[in-house]
Formats: sequence, structure tokens, C-alpha cells
Amino acid sequence: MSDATVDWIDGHQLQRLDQMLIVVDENDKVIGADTKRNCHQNENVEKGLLHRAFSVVLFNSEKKVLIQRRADTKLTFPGHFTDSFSSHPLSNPEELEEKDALGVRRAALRRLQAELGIPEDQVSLEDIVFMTRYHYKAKSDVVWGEHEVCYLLLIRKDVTISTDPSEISSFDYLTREELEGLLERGARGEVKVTPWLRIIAERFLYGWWPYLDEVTQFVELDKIHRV
Ligand code: DMA
Ligand code: MN
Repeated sequence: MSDATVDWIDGHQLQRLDQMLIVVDENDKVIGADTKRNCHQNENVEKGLLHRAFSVVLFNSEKKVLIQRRADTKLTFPGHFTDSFSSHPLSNPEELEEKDALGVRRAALRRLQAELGIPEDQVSLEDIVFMTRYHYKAKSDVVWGEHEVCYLLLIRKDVTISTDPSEISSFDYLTREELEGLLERGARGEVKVTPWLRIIAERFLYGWWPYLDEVTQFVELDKIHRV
């Protein structure tokens, strides 16, 4: 696949296409590794290529959730409103570690510093709670798309944010009603919303929101939702 097909992305995003992601089967068992570029091509997804990913919902002390709009230079779903941040654990020993979802939580810590510029001393591994997993597939355009076993992680923290403009174009903290309003505008085609923000909100967040102080009751260590 020639990189001529990705002429909207910037040098930073182009470089990241060579990173090695974790290839898994439908039960999230590791079966190999492949580049971010290969993992996100629909023609490979159609042959079954599936990779490990994570999504984070970060709530502040007012119980509002952090939502971002993806930069226009992102490979997939540019300019879409989405969850607090999402990315992939890399295929290296630290991020492959499965005990207590440690590898995925380490990757989340790496990305919250890189993407949102949250200072290292504000969020620790212990603040990142592994809630559940879901398996989904979604096309971004004719060539590019997602097919992931996605770990849903939750953080409750007041943080200082300094975003990387190559990743994020804006962010905001929303109440449940405001998030519902955003998804309704998305459904009417007035704004673009990632498919996984809708999945996370409708399948998980709306149910958890009233019980955020006792959210560990919703932890599902062994389940993979098929959505
Ligand atoms: C990938 O997110 C992960 C999910 C859950 C869609 P992303 O495209 O924001 O990640 P990155 O740009 O870091 O590969
Ligand atoms: Mn992905």
C-alpha cells in the first residue's frame, strides 16, 4: 500500500504507521504482531486481521467525562468527536504483559502523557481501572478502518491538559445530558462521532454514570462483548 493514499496525515502520524501492534484472535489471545499500517487496512481486516487496543474514559471530580475531537491529520476518523483518548499497546515485553492488564494500562499511561500532555505525577498506573473488553469492526473510509479487541479503561482524576495538535483539535468535559446531545447531533449528521464513542456510551457509560463511586461492581475481567 502506497503512502500516497494517506496524503491528509502529517509526518508524525505517518511515522507512527510503522509501529508494531499486537495481533490477537477473537478471544484476545496473542498470535503475532503487525504494523499499525497493515492492521488498519480494510483489505487485511476482511481476511480476519484483528489487533489489541484500548479506550479511556476520564471523569473529573464533577463527574463530567473528557471528550476530544480528533485532529484532521489522524489516519482514521479524522475530525470526529471521540472518547477521552484511545490507542494501542505496542508489541514489546512491557506492553504485552497481561497480568492485571498491566501492558494495556502502561500503554494508556504512555499515551495520556504524549497525546494529552498530562504531567507524569498526576496519573499513575493504579489510577487506571480496566473495566471490560469489546470486539468491534468499523470502516473509516474505503481503504482504512478498525478491527479491535478494545480494553475499556476508566480514570477518575482532575488533570492538567496540554494537547498535541497532531492528535487532538479540541476537548471538553461533558455531563451525561451533554454527551447524549452530542450523540444525537452525530446521528443527525451535524457532527462526526466515532463508532466506538457511541458503543462506549450506549453499552457501558450511561449505565455506570449514576454509580461512578462504586464503579468496580461493573468490572468484567473475563468477558469480551461482541458489538
Ligand atoms: C485507536 O485509537 C484505538 C481505538 C479504540 C479506536 P487511535 O486511532 O486514536 O490511536 P492511535 O492514533 O494512537 O493509533
Ligand atoms: Mn486500531
